[in-house]
Amino acid sequence: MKRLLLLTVGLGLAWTLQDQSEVPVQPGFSPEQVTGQWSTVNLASTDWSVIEEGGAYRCFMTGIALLDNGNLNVTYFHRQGGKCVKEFYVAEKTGIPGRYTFEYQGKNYLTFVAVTEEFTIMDLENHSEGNTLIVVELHGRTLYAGKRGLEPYKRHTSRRGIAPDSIVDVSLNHCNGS
Ligand SMILES: *[C@@H]1O[C@H](CO)[C@@H](O)[C@H](O)[C@H]1NC(C)=O
Ligand SMILES: CC(=O)N[C@H]1CO[C@H](CO)[C@@H](O)[C@@H]1O
Repeated sequence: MKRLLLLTVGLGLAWTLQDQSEVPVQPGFSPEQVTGQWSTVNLASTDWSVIEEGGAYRCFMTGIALLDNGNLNVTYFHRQGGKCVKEFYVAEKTGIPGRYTFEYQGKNYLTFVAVTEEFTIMDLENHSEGNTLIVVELHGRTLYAGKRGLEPYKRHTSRRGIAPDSIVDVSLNHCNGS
């Protein structure tokens, strides 16, 4: 119990260290809004190499399921050795609705910056010693619907210091299991 409390306090601290004004969370977020099928439209990062072909964050999200304990099971495809491999990560909820943490190449902080019936903007931060990697993703219920999120997506990437030419449109090179 004590350890759990400490952990929670630790997480709270990590979030306080992050500049919250830079990463707003969708007001009134509820996890049911993001469950179901998704298609990845755009990826952007402060480190271009992680989202180019073969990069660790060149991932195509296909769905989100809500687990009994309130965490999210996020499924995606990732190319490995020329093949598209289906994988998942469990995003663990925090005290703030719309903010999660998960383990992938270290600890990641995930924020649902915007959620509508058509698209969602997800902000990921990978914290390593003295270094923060930021990845911003745009997903749509369909690729067409997702493109409706382009304007708010561009505003958020710019707020995160990501240049417009570091945004890639991946809507045409999806992995689909083959
Ligand atoms: C997450 O979903 C995948 C299927 O997409 C499933 O194989 C996996 O067992 C699920 N994980 C959890 C923790 O529910
Ligand atoms: C791709 C990338 O930069 N991953 C880093 C995420 O953070 C961990 C440490 O928590 C690093 O080891 C990874 O290299």
